[in-house]
Amino acid sequence: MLKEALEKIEALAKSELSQCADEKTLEDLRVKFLGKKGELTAILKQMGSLSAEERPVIGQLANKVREDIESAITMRRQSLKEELTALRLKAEAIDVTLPGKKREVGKLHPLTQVLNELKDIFLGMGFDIVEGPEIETDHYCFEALNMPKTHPARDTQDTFYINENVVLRTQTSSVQIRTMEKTKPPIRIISPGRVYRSDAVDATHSPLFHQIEGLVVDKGITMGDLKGTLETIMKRLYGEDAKIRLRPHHFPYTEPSAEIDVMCFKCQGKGCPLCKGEGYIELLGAGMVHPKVLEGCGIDPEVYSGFAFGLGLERIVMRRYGISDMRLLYENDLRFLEQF
Ligand code: 2NL
Repeated sequence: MLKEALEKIEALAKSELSQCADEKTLEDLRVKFLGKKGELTAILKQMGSLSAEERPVIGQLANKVREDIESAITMRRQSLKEELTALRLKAEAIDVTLPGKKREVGKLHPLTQVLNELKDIFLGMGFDIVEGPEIETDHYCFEALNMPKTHPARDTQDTFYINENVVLRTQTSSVQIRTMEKTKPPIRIISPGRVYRSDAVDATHSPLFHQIEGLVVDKGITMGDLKGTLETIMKRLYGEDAKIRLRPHHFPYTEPSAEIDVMCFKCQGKGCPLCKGEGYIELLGAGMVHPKVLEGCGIDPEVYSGFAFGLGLERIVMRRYGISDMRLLYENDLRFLEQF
């Protein structure tokens, strides 16, 4: 009786195990057949009714059935694992023969590249980089720079006015004024940034462009310091052969003032189409800071003197790469930008 029951259990267990398809069912089957309240245990509980001869025989058989079921469970567990792994491998398979996705590598805009280069040059010469607001008061943009109310630069034809007193800065000198007001000399700074002029867009004009201004104020600063500093900068930028010249000029905020040209790197000063026959190319404006400007910022012009300069970043970039139309710098056409 019990013998048949045991054999039935073993057969049933093996048949159910062979159909079991996941870990959870497998565990349920283990409990069903081998657990404390399982079928095998139920049979063993009936062993008491057996005779002394039958008991060891059935006992042995029961143990064998238990071992068989246990090993069947272990094998099923193993094969389930393998089936699952095989399924996952199939699902996650990567076709290494497919073509890859091309990633475009970005780069900095030519204006940013040249700006970074100039910043490095100035930092290497001991200048600090200072930034300030693009929306400025009339005071910082004009008044403090010795440009009286009648000065043409203040005309609404040239300057964007937010209201009577507030403008979009037309040069970054405003940042230098702010620095002079709150810092005691020695001062050695550059102020790069966006500036605004009410200009119509064409090949050489844009209502928004970029400027770098520089300012050095200390005791005993002369025009010689101005020339030597700018010559060094231009040699770093254009190579050791670069030569500069100063031409007299006028700015309200500097006295004396000069425009600074670099010798044409194409014709070495002989005159060619690039420099329009001049032999030199205009690069920047500069001069000795006007005593009135120093005084207005609380710096005694009898004790201190300084030089300042301003250059247009677009112009330098266009020269450097032979770009003839400024608009190309703002259109963000990748076919253009990729070349730099
Ligand atoms: C240009 C060149 C220039 C300055 C900017 C300056 C700043 C202060 C005092 C004196 Cl705080 N000067 N900046 C000086 C000379 C030239 O810009 O072509 N401007 C129209």
